[in-house]
Amino acid sequence: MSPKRRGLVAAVLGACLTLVLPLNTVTAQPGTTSTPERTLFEIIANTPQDRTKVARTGVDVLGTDGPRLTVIAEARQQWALRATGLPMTDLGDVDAQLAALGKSDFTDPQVGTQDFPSGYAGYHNFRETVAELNQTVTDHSDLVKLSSIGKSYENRDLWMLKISDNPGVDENEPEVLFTCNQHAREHLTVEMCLRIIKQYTDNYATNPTVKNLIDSREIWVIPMVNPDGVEYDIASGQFRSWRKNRQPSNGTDPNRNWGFQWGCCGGSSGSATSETYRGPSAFSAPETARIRDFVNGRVVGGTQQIKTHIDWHTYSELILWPYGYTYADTAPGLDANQANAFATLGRRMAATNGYTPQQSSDLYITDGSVNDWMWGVHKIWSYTFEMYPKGASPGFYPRDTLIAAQTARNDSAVELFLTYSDCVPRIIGRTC
Ligand code: GEM
Ligand code: CA
Ligand code: CA
Ligand code: ZN
Repeated sequence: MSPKRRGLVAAVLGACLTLVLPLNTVTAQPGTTSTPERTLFEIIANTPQDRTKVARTGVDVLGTDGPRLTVIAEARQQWALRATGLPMTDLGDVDAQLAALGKSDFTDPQVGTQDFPSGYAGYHNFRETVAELNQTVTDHSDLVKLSSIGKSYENRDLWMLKISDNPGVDENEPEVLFTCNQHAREHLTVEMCLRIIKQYTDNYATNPTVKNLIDSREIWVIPMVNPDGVEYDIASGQFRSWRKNRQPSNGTDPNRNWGFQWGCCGGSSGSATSETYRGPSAFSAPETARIRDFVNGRVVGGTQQIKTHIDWHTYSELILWPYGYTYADTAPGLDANQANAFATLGRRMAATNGYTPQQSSDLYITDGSVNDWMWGVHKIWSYTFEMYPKGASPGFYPRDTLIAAQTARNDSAVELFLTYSDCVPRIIGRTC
């Protein structure tokens, strides 16, 4: 339908509906799926138990700043949120706030869909990310190798770049994995992966520290784990605040879909409309299944080659480590020394970027998260970084002028992480 005609239909519909509906009733926009009213709330939850209680109501937890949780509640969820008895403040209509961030006039010529709105043009959509990766291959063919680990639900390639000396050879060097953008709206994380790629290729010839790390490690970077979600988040020209992938009917949360303690502990939802829907079975999402296949394939001669992993998210400025499924500091497969090594490297990295370091479940319980699987199944030292900002403004949508500073902010943490990636327990004086 043409915009003009759609406007006319909307106007006519609107005129009819005002006769029968009470004021403030939000009607679905023609041409989109019917979205219920979404309201932003701040809610004070001082303990992990209280924060888990909030997450279990099914609301969309956007981020945390100490005890202050910012959530989106649909109309049907608000009673459950109030029933927690926790103090809460209504921060207004979400979609109005998303509209105020801007509406894109740009159509990406090669894919014919809307691109990021003005003020956000510095972010990379799927096509631009692929172009950037190909440019890196052109510029640094001696240092990188590009491959696809398979396809997303909507058939986009899940691209992965390997960075090392002799990238075409599987050398006996500790391997490191970076994954970005499991969650669609967390666009700053794509820029973080692209930043890491630039740092460790462009500076190889001039920076001895970079050269040393690249010569002694094999680094795998997957900049866009959830390309379908990214494109959907921007496709209408206005941000949707979309989190999940695009599997029918309403998406699966990739970070609840991993097959370790999947769905065990009330840290995910079995309801398809929830923002933390875990899917019908572990690895039902093609995006998580392809990363699983890749990581399983790095077991060579009985030894997992990948030693460390960071999964990048926004927002809240946190560094998190396993487990997320239990409040306990130690659990089967995670002893006190290992917990100490996780915490020590986590704190050392946080000292360089000003983030808050903590075990993931100190935030709230999650099950089926990537960190728990990487550690629980493969003993990969796996962290989540929750990037800038700390709070709901600007939340998932910082202007592109902030990309440079907020990705460079993690340079030292990434360097420290790579330095200890041969043997994380070394940081507490233990051997591997
Ligand atoms: C988090 S990241 C997972 C952290 N794990 C625990 N136990 N809190 C998520 O996936 O919900 C936040 C985010 O989406 O960025
Ligand atoms: Ca190498
Ligand atoms: Ca190797
Ligand atoms: Zn996330």
